[in-house]
Amino acid sequence: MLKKFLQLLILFAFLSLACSVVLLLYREKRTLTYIFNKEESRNEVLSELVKERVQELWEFKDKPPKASEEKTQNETLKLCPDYPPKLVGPLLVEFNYKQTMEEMRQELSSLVQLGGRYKPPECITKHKVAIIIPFRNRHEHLKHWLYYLHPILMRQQLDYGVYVINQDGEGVFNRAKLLNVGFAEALKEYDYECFVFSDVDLVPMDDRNLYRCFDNPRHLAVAMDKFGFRLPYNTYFGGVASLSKDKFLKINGFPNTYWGWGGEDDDIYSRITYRGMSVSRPDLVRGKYRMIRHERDLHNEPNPVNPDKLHQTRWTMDGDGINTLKYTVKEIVKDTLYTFITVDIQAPLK
Ligand SMILES: [Mn+2]
Repeated sequence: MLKKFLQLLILFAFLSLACSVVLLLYREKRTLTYIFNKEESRNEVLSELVKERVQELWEFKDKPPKASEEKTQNETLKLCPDYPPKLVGPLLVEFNYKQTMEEMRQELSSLVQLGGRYKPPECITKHKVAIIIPFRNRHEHLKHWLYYLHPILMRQQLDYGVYVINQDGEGVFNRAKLLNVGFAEALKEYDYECFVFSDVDLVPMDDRNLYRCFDNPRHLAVAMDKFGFRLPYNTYFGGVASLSKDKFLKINGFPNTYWGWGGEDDDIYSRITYRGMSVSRPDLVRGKYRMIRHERDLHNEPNPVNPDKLHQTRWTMDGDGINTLKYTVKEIVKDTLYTFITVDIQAPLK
């Protein structure tokens, strides 16, 4: 009986201690809790917070290390931590800011090397990442993409380069073939080990969504606003994805034969599963994306042939991919913020 009473007493003491700790914590975080309690002011305050964070992003790149610091650092430069320490989480992404492309170039020129190349000055990273963007007539989108992504990728401490693969002419668009071209062209320039394939109109809303490679091919754009911040279907692989060089070669790259809109991302998903791999993904918070609103492009109509092709992927993938890629480079232009490669991919006029 006494034993039981003592046990109860200890339990009670424990509980009251826990209560006072919680109370103390609550007091400290009071302002924060307040934000989340008041539904009404929540969004407002949150967007203020996020605005500050975007500002921080831009301030971050205003402070390049001094030359002298850099030199002494070079001798003692350490490996970057596995998880980048300066990430801020959710970002407010909107497209009505004032900054012009020229102002962006000026602000970033001290940090970025010609062609949109960057290496973290503060540490040595093992993540050598080429960002590949299929492109035609979307300069306004590209500006938004660069505005948000450069600071994010810098915070993620990547050794990266931005490659915009521009389809020459007015033929039918071919996203997957352009991605293959990007893979091949980026490797001519640098020993990239990881490839992030991104549509030009997709901006991540959380910088914890890492633009690097994982053990499995990774689908990054899991929660796009246009799909209500959810996956439209379980095997969706569109928008933004990363594959290591090894994994990309293991699936023979992407198909070259999907002309027009649709199907190529599902083909890529099939290739991955047919080679015994699975797809990794961030959660629906880190995987949020803002898509820049736009009309459907000219010469990129949904192709009714594409869905049928998907049944053949298992048998066609070895004969349609990076090993059968044919194209001609028309021009390579190095902008401060990106490398712009115009290619003729022998597109049918349809
Ligand atoms: Mn789009």
